[in-house]
Amino acid sequence: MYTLYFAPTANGHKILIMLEALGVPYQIRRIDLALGEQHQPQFARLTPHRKIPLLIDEEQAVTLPESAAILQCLAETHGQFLPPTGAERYAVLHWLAWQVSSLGPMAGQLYHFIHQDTEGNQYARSRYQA
Ligand SMILES: N[C@@H](CCC(=O)N[C@@H](CS)C(=O)NCC(=O)O)C(=O)O
Repeated sequence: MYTLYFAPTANGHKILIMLEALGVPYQIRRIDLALGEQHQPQFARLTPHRKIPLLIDEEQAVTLPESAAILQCLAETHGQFLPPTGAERYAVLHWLAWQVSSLGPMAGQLYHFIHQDTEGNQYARSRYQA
C-alpha cells in the first residue's frame, strides 16, 4: 500500500496519475499548502524539503520526496513506463529531467506572478510567460 502526501497542484497530480495508470492501491493524505500544513512537524519530519508530493511505500520501507524520484521509483517497482536499458530509457529520463527542472519551475513561477503576486510585477510575468 502506498501513501501519497498530496495537494491538488501539478506536482501532486503527476503522482496521482501515475498511481492510477499503474492500478496500484494507495491512500491519500491531503496537505493544505495554503494553511501551511507542509511546515507542521508530522509532515516536516518526513521530508527535509517540506513540499508535496511525498510517497511512502510500506513494502519497500521507502519514504520519498521529489516527483521525479517518485515517478522513477514507481516505474521501476512495477516495470512500466521506463525501459530497463538503452536509448528509450534515456529518452524517458531526458523528458523527466526537463519537466522537473525546466517546465515545472517556470510554470510555477508564472502561476505565482499571475495569481499570487499582489504587486503586479510585469517584468516577472513577461519573463516566465516567455
Ligand atoms: N522539485 C519538487 C517540487 C515540489 C513542489 O514545488 N511542491 C510544491 C507544490 S507543487 C509545494 O509543496 N509547495 C509548498 C511550499 O513551497 O511551501 C518536485 O518535483 O516534487
